[in-house]
Amino acid sequence: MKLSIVSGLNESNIKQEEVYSKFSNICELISEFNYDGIELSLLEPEKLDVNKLNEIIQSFDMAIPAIGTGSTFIRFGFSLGHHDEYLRKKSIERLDKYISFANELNSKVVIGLIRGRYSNLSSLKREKLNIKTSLKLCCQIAENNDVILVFEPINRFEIDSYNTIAESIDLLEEIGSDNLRLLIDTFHTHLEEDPVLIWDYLPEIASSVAHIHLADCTRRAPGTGHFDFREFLNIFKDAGYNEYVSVETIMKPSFEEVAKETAHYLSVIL
Ligand code: LER
Ligand code: MN
Repeated sequence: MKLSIVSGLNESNIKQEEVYSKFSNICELISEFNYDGIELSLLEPEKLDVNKLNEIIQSFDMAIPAIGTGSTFIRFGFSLGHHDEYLRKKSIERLDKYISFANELNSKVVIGLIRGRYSNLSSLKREKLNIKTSLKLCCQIAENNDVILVFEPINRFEIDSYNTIAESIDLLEEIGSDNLRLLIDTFHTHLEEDPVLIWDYLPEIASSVAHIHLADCTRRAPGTGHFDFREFLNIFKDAGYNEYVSVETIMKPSFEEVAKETAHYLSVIL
């Protein structure tokens, strides 16, 4: 199992040179704590020079395991489940950019908040149908680019459908693409799953999982709340999971503290 941490680069707002020096500084910092990678949460990946990012990440012997796409909905309002066909099309166009970018960095692409939320102009049924239809098109793009999309069940306070692992697995089976896998986030797992049954269910679905986000039940660093990370990670270890676990928390008191404390905590419990 390999360890990474999520960060943005602010590529839409700051000068190119600043983006690369920021990226390089983060890599230097986390390599000290033995991280294997950095997951990038981006708004406009096409603004970045992939060769420069590759050069920097390789110089630290690290990887970029996944690209986060949620800001497409948060900043632009484009989403896979939107009732407006134009806005759905825009979200697929944005995903096309993320997928080409991911292909060059050998990264996966996260399908999380980019699914959007529905308003009184839509319904749960319509939203789910729109997500399914959009996702099928995204899977074709992913297949053509040899990129894996990772679908993330997200809690009901942040998103309106596919909140649980079981619902998401059903969707993955319906779509049936080899390039569509599951992303499990411990924060959402804690909020949505049955606290007793989950521990027998996770081993059953572990082979569908291609990426993991780690946050405690408060969305703070693992070990600061009461989520059982030892039990959770042992399940994936036993299942032979050898992809990344990626720290995705509120970065308080600071990114550096969270990166350092989490790496230490995980090295002790694993
Ligand atoms: C949001 O809560 C989250 O977990 C992100 O990974 C969604 O894209
Ligand atoms: Mn997540």
